[in-house]
Amino acid sequence: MIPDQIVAIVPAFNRADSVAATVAALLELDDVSGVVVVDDGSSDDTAARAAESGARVVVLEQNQGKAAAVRAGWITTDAPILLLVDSDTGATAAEAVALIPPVVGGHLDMSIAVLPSAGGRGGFGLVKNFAANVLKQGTGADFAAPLSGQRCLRSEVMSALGPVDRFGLEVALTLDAATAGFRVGEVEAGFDHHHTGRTLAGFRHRFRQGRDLYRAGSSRIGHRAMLRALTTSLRAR
Ligand SMILES: Nc1nc2c(ncn2[C@@H]2O[C@H](COP(=O)(O)OP(=O)(O)OP(=O)(O)O)[C@@H](O)[C@H]2O)c(=O)[nH]1
Ligand SMILES: [Mg+2]
Repeated sequence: MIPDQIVAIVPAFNRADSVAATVAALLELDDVSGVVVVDDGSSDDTAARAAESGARVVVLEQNQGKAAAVRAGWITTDAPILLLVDSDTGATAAEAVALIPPVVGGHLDMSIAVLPSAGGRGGFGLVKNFAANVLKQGTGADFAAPLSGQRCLRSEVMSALGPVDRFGLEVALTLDAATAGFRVGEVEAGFDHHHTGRTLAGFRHRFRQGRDLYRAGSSRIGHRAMLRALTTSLRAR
């Protein structure tokens, strides 16, 4: 039996509407040998939809947040290469194909997707700019998509991931990978996803993202560097 080479991990919270299309698109990719959907305490049919579409489903009874969900998926596979894809990408999950060659080819240890601009469907970019400045402080490098959840990485990079909660995942993964000496790079890819936009729910979501990334960043680069990152992003407005 050929061991799994590339397995996709899809964290999902109440995404019965899009998880099946996401799984189907990933299973269509020749390089992908399996999809693990982690149902993060959903109250809808996310797990059933995922199983019906051919995914291996891991169910977390209580909602634990994205970071814990991705970790719970990772420990169920010994595939050397992983894809991280959000459950709201639907058919555009097929764009993950662009992330694989730099990692399989040995040029990068983690590739991060740079998505087309969200235009007015996203927020005002404050949290995104803050995240970019945190990564600049921590790695010296510029990132166009600091919060992008669409990634391809070698499994060892996940071993370098330190303690992190919820939406601190993306910034923590990039900081810890860079600190451990892994090669991280960005790749343009045409994913789309469900934008929470400029609604009250959207601002609450990004406030939580900001809180989680502050916690993830401050425990890695310290409060002084975090405040430098914050003032830089506020000055850029
Ligand atoms: N919102 C949310 N998503 C979770 C959670 N656990 C896992 N996820 C999944 O994490 C992925 C990203 O969540 P989204 O809510 O789409 O967040 P996002 O795309 O970063 O947010 P925006 O770009 O601001 O729209 C999706 O696949 C979610 O289903 C959770 O506790 N809350
Ligand atoms: Mg999304």
